[in-house]
Amino acid sequence: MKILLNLFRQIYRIRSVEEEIANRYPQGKMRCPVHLSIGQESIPAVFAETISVRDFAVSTHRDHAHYLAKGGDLNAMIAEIYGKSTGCANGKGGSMHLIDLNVNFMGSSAIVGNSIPVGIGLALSAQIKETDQISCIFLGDGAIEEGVFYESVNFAAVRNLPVLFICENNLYSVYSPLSVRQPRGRSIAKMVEAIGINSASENGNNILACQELMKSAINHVRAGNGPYFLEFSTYRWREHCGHDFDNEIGYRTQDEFLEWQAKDPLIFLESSLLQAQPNFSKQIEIIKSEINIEIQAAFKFAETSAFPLQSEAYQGVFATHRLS
Ligand SMILES: Cc1ncc(C[n+]2csc(CCOP(=O)(O)OP(=O)(O)O)c2C)c(N)n1
Ligand SMILES: [Mg+2]
Repeated sequence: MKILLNLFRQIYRIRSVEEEIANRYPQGKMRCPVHLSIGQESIPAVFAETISVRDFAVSTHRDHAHYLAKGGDLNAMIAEIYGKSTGCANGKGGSMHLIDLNVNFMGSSAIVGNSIPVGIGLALSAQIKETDQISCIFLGDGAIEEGVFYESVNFAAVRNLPVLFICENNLYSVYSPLSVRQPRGRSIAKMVEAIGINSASENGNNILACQELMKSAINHVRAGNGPYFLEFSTYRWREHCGHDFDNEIGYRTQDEFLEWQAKDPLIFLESSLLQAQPNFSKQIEIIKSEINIEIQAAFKFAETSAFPLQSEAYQGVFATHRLS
């Protein structure tokens, strides 16, 4: 039961943070683009419950959930999205450039595929220094189509690097479905396996199976058995970029959206918990209320923080982050 409760807490927190971003976005105070992962949270939730703080992670333009799952500071994330000096990148990076070196969340990039070689370099550093850290690289299905992905997978395989690729296959790259981007019937995981890396795929809404898979892949990598590639099928509920929904513009159907939404892992977890023990309802309410208070406080922190000074324009984030 504790496992379900922890996963519930993770998903509820990540989703509520992003829903609050979506609610407030039209106020025009967050001046950077936001890519929300509402609907995709079971993967970061499972990651949060499985990964160690000492391990490295890098992410993409859709990075809020990964940052939070790695233990990134919520206040600093919201302040970053508001462009404030208390933000995790001193207010100069915005939503797509989250970083928290205190928890080894080593950065995110707006350029698709750009953080993949950074994650590979981190894995190489862990191997050279003989630490037991692993490096986790979040990527979308679209990043599979970047040349740097193949170079990185090849290098990871040749060097037997401690790297875990976590591919969130949400079926789309902006408005293009996989069917117009990749040959019919291709399995991303099988293709990567053919390059020489152990690979597996799972339905990203099947949260308990995802957790088992994540655990065994992390154990495999940490034990020195080389890189692992995980592909989770999932679905973003909101528009590619922004706070709204976009099913009406025609690149995907409302039926497809509703089909994925009906398999919401948050509802699955809440009803599983209540079915197992009806008196969990009180505990669930407490969790929700604690998280809601934390989120409101983070927005207040961001709103009341100062913008960066002009004199700090060229000061790097490493001035406030300590590399170990
Ligand atoms: C090199 C590069 N090409 C194109 C873009 C424009 N772009 C931004 S996000 C995105 C989609 C990426 O799709 P995917 O990797 O599946 O991530 P998702 O948005 O689905 O999470 C594209 C093409 C970019 N930022 N960088
Ligand atoms: Mg995608």
